[in-house]
Amino acid sequence: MGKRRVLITGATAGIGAACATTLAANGYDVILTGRRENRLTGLQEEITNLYNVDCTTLAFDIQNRKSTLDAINSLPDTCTIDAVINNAGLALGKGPFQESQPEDWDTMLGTNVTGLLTVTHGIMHKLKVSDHPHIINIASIAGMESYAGGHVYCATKAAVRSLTKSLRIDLLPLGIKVSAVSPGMVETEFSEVRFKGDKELAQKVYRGFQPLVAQDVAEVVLYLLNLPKHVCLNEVVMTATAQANAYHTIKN
Ligand code: 8X3
Repeated sequence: MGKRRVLITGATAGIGAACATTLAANGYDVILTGRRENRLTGLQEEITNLYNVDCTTLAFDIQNRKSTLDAINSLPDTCTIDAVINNAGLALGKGPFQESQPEDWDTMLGTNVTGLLTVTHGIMHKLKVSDHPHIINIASIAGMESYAGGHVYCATKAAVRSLTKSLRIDLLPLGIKVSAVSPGMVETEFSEVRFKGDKELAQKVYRGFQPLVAQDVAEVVLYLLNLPKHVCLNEVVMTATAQANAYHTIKN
C-alpha cells in the first residue's frame, strides 16, 4: 500500500490533534485543518520534527462555506486526499432546551453537521481518484441516546450517524468506505467548551472514573484506516469501561 494522505478537521486539539500525531507516527501524510492557525502551525512543527511525513495546514472557519471551499481548493492538484476524519464538532450548553441560546444551535449545527457536509462534498473529487478512499465521521453516543440538556447537540450527532449510513449507500458505487466512530465520554476540552469556560463544572464530568482520552479514539481511527481494502467497519461505539451508555457510569 502506497503512502496515504488524510485530512483531519478540528485538528487543533483533543481527538483531532491525537489523530494527527498518531497517523503521522504511522506514516500517513496529514492535512491539519482548524480555526486556530497558531495551534495548527505548532502541531505541524511537532509532526515534521518527529516524523518523515508531509504535513500541510489549512486554517478556516468550517461554518463559513466559502472560506472552507477556498481553503480546500487552494490545495494543488498534486495534493491527493485518501481519507478524511470529520472530527470538528462541539457542544454548547447543557441546560434545558427552553433556556438554550439560538446562536448556540447555529454554531453546533453549522460545525457538526453543515461543516462536515461542506468538507466531505468539497474533497469528493480527490477521494474519488484515491485507491483507498475512506470517510471517518466522529459521531458520539449522544447520537444514539438523547439525554437531558443534550437536545441540539444530540440531534447533530444523530445526524452525523444518519449521514454516515446514507453516504455509505450513495458512495457504494465509488468504493468509498464510510465509518462512524461514536465515543462516550472522552476527557478533552469538550466539556470546558460546553460549559463555556467553567473549569469546575467541566472537570466534574470526568471525576470519579477513568474516562476515555483522545488517544484511545485516535487508535481506533488508525485501526479503521489500516483495515484491508475489502473490509469496512461501519460504526464503532466505544466508551470507558466504567461507562455502559449515556445514562449509566460507575463513579467513585
Ligand atoms: C460526547 C459524549 O456523552 O458527553 O459526545 O455526549 S457525551
